[in-house]
Parts: sequence; structure tokens; C-alpha cells
Amino acid sequence: MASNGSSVWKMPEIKFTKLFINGSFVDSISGKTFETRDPRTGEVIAKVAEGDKQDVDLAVKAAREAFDYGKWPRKSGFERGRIMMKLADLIDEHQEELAILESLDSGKLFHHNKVMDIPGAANSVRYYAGAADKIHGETMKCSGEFQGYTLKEPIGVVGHIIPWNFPSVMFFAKVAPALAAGCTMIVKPAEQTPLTALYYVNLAKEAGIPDGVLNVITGFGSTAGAALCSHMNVDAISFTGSTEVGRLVMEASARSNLKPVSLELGGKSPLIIFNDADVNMAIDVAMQAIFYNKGEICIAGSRVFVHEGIYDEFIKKITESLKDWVVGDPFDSNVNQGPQVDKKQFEKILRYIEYGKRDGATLLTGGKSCGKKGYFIEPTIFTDVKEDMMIARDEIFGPVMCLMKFKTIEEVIEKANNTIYGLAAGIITNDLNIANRVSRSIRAGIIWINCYTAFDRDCPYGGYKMSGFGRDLGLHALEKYLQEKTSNGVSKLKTP
Ligand code: TXE
Repeated sequence: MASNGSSVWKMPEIKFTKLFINGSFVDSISGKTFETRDPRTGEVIAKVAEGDKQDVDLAVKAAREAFDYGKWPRKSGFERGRIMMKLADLIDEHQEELAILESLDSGKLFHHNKVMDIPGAANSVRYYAGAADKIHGETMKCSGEFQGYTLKEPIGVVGHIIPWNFPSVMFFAKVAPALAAGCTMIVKPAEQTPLTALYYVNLAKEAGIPDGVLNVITGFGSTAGAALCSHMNVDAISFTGSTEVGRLVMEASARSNLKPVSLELGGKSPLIIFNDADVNMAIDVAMQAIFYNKGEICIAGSRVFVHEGIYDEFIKKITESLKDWVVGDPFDSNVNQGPQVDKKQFEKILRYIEYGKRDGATLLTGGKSCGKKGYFIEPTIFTDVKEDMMIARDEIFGPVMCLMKFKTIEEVIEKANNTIYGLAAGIITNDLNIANRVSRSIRAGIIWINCYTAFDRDCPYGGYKMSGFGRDLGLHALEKYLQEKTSNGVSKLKTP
């Protein structure tokens, strides 16, 4: 039993480390494994099977057969929903163990996993289970004696590529609507965080999801992920990750079977704080926007624009607030921020902090790693940031806030839109006219008003511009996993 701060937790046995193909856990054909590490220490948690093209071929074959000849797509939506409800209950039963595995693998806060990510994953399964028997086409009264109708059919075999920042949430944001639609699938979890995905497929089998419907290939993006994207027998890809890899995913589709892809990519989202805002509330929102999940979140409000009228007060108070911000062991319930996911991400963030200093921004707080081991970084704020600095342009994906001052609404709209990305934005104001005008003027998929990171599974989620296309969450997500067939018929009997 290890006790850290006020949370007591028991190290679970790591039961699932193999590929899951056609209902069984199997070694990779090559026999290779890779290490998954605890970001608190950098130590190895487990060795996990390293799947590559040959394993992807086997998983796609299983998913293809399950789709073409299996029962899942032919079951009634109600029956699929019933099995999915059982899966959701099983996730709840194993919530504690899943929350521990998620924290060990990713450095995410245990108490967040326990109250948000894991129950949220179960509730996503329930949400889409409820939708499974409500997938309808339309009818059209065509010209003359003709009448048309459309049927929404599952798209087929889907490849899901999952990132490491929300392993459970993203797993079910993709898997649950695809299951509800009647698809079969192969999931490639991120190599940094494979453990919960393997746990979930075991629960899915127990719930009664037939063999071959849900397969997991753990391994690397450039091998297993790329093989999935260029596979001729995969009918669609749903990808969340970097913009750079998003391009490769589209290219692979174009060069293979032109499978539709949906891409949820990076961001450099603006948070705009007007001078009528309650400064204390604005600070809470701003801190949440960038430091939540250690900044490893694609909608991070990394560019904070503060009206000149409240700028000095904002700086003074946010510096004060950060004194209570605790970086440390994610199993300690007093901690606000755990370690970055891995060495690569840790080094990337520290590199960007150096670019900020080099390019002339002023380091207001933080700016260093902390702790004797592991990948911990202080919450960092830069002021005097100019729009063309690398820290203001590139996605850092870490706890680094870029503060900028503005004068007019026109100026801040232009600055907020001055990015290749368009995932999210936040506006803090009590003036409805300002809120409406700014939210209409910003080219981004999600606009939060007087809040940030406020997700609801009923609201679609996705980007504009180079943040990608296609929507996760909400009933909109089902559309990625369906295709529409039109039938047009004529009655032999004349209408009187
Ligand atoms: O991303 P990758 P990385 C951003 C963030 C981060 C940067 C790099 O800025 O610092 O990307 O992170 C799989 N074909 N985001 O290198 O490589 C990979 O195995 C198919 C934002 O981890 O894009 C993993 O499962 N798949 C983001 C997934 O893609 C490939 C979340 C994401 O990894 C592949 C993560 C290939 N050729 C990073 N190469 C968000 N939008 O939330 C890799 N992958």
C-alpha cells in the first residue's frame, strides 16, 4: 500500500499487456514489446506488446469478418445499446483500478480520473447506447410517382487513433459512437498510455461485445498507426493527435482507398478578458484554461489577452494565486498539477520556455522543471509576448501561459484569429453585445463564455482551420461512423 498525501491507493497488478485481436489477448507476431513508463519517476511500469503492420492486418481481417458476416452490425440498435449499457456498468465497477492505471501511465490527477475521466467514459458509453436505436434516415416525396428514402448504415471497419492526454475519454469518445452505429473497429492507443485501453477491451468482452468487433493494437504511430491509415480494408479513420501527423493520416488515405478521415488536431486557443470582468473570476478561468491537465489539452487557453484597463491588476493577482498551486504526485489529492506525460513532452516544453526567454518575453512566474525525478514543470507565465514569437504561435502543450495586452475589440479579434489553428476560444465579459460579437468573429469550433474547458457530451467538439475537421461528442459524432444510402422507388399502382 502506498500512501501519497491524502489519497491512499493500492498498486494494481498490470493484467493486460498484449494485443487484443478477435476476442483474445495475443503477443505481437514479431514478439517485440515496448516499455510504458510512470512519468512521476521515469521508471518502467510494464512491457506491452508492440504491434506493427502484420498485427494490424490480422486485426483488420477480424474486424472485416465481424462486420461482413458477424452479428454486431445486424443486431438491433436496442440490443447493441443493451450490451453497451452493461459495459458502462462494468467500467463503473472497476473505476478505482482504471483511475490508478490512468494516473500511473499518464501523470493525470488520480482524483480527476476518479470523478471525471473514468465515470465520464462510462457515461459516454451510456449516452451512445441510448442513441443506438434512434439512428434514422429520411423520406422524400420525389417527382411523379417516385418516392425516396435514406437508410443510415454503419460505415464498416473503423480505425481509431488515440492520443495520450485523455486516454479513457478519447477511447470512448471514438469507440462508443462507432459501436452504437454498428461498426467494427481497431483502436491504436498512444504508445505512452496503452494500459487502460487494454483493460477496457477485456470489459467489453465480458459485457458481450462479440469477438472481432473491438480490437486493440498497441504500438507506435509510424508503424501500427500508419499501417491502419493506409489499409485498403479500413473504411474510415478517426484521429486525434498532432497537426503534423494529421497530414500523414490524410495522405495515407489519399494513397490507399480514399477512406474518410476525421482529424482533431492541435490548437493555440485565445482567452480574451475584457475590462468589465470580475478579475478574480477571470484568473480562475485563465488558470483552469492553461494549467488544467498540466496544459496537455488541445483546447488549452494558451494565449491570454487581457484588456489594458485591468492588465496590471490581473498580473498582480495571478502571481499571488499561483503561490497556492501545487505541482507534485498526481495521487495526492492536494496536488493541482502532475508530471508531463513523458520525457519527450517534458523536453519540448522546457525548450519552448527557453525560446520565450530568448525571443524577449518576460518570465513572470515558473520557467523551470521541479522535483528530483520525473517530468514535473512549474506553471509558467510569460508577459510582454509578441504575436510572432514561437511561444505565441506554436502549440506547446504544457503549462505555459502567454499574456498579451489589448485596447480595442477590433484589435483583439484580429489578434485572436492570427493563428493557423481554430479549435477553441474563451471570452470573459458581462456585456452580452461583446460576447456575441466576439464569439461570432472568432474562427474556432468551440467558444466558451465566462468559463473554459466546459465540456458536455451532448455538444459537438472539433476544430476549424488547421485544428482539423469532423466532430467528436454529441449525436454529431455518430455521423462519422454512418453512411447514407438512398433508395428511390416507383409504385406500380397508379395513385388515384
Ligand atoms: O503526437 P502524435 P505526439 C500535439 C501536441 C504534442 C504534439 C506531439 O502539441 O506536443 O502533438 O505529440 C499516433 N500514422 N498533440 O508526438 O505523434 C501516435 O502513435 C498514424 C495534440 O504524441 O500526433 C498516437 O497514437 N498514427 C493532441 C497519436 O498518433 C500516428 C494530442 C498522437 O500522436 C502516426 C496529442 C502515423 N504516421 C498530441 N504517427 C490533441 N489534439 O489533443 C503517430 N501516430
